[in-house]
Amino acid sequence: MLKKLVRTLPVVLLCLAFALPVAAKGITLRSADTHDKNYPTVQAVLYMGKLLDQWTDGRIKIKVFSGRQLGEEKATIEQTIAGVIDLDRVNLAPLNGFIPETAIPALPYIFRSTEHMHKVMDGEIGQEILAAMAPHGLIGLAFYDSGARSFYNSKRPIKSPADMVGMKIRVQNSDLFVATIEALGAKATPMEFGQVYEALKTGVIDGAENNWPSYESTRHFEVAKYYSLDQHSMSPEVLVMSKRSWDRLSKDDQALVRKAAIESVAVMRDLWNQRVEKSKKVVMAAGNDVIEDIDKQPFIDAMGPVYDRFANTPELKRMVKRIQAVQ
Ligand code: GTR
Repeated sequence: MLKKLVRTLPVVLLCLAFALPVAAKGITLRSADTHDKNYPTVQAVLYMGKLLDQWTDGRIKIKVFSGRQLGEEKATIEQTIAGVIDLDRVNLAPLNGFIPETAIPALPYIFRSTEHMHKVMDGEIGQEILAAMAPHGLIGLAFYDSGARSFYNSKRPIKSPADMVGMKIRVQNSDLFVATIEALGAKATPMEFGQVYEALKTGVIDGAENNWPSYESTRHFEVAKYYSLDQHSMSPEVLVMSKRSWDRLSKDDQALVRKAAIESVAVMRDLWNQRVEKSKKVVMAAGNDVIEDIDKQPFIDAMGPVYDRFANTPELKRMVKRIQAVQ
């Protein structure tokens, strides 16, 4: 008996040495966001972290690095694919270049309304787009709202595409957005989000495009007074996880992470609606020229080449049709 114990002891000790740290070790997922701490996307991921913490008695936590602490979106996406960052909250636009399916919901005027966008992204098409990310090293967890993007600039009110001719407009890192601007007769300048304020201020660019909360939170409204609500894109935000980090989780933990992400969506939408109202008030109080009476038809009519170029396979063309058919 004693002999047997002596023989097996080293094995038992070895097992304990490896098993204990694994069992006791907590998981902290590092999450990136370009926005500051109070922005709805950041708050939503913090909420998701709170859920995971509660559900696992503190074993799984999320640490959110807001305000570009881990870099601009292009860099954080690369690091997320590499497994250096675990979670990344970005817009679909910077994914357009290497995940063609993500370009479809970013197409100009593809959605008729927020309700239409929710129905599509919450349904089977949204699931297909999230699933299309896995072969590219990203696990799509959930879509967040991003309102509608509209043009703002420091030169003049934009009421029709003719007003944009020759204007230098900053866009995200996305050929789809470059093509959209060019189809309207303006010059597109891809640039990281964090550089836009300075570029507007110094006149390197004349304008940019974004939703109410981003126009306000970045203080771009101080240096680009004309905001024209043409609402050309409703490209949603997305929360992705590094496939490398995902594969390190047990199946049960994967299910928890997915569930927490999905539960954070309703919270995000609430915060989003509140933030839009707040941002409108701030911008209006600053006396900006907000142009609401815009005939969108000439903008819509100019988008044919953009659809042809990015919905360029039978599947993607069908996805456009399927989105349009959602009532
Ligand atoms: C914001 C979006 C960011 C980023 C930014 C931009 O609306 O939330 O993820 O895409 O726009 O224009 O770069």
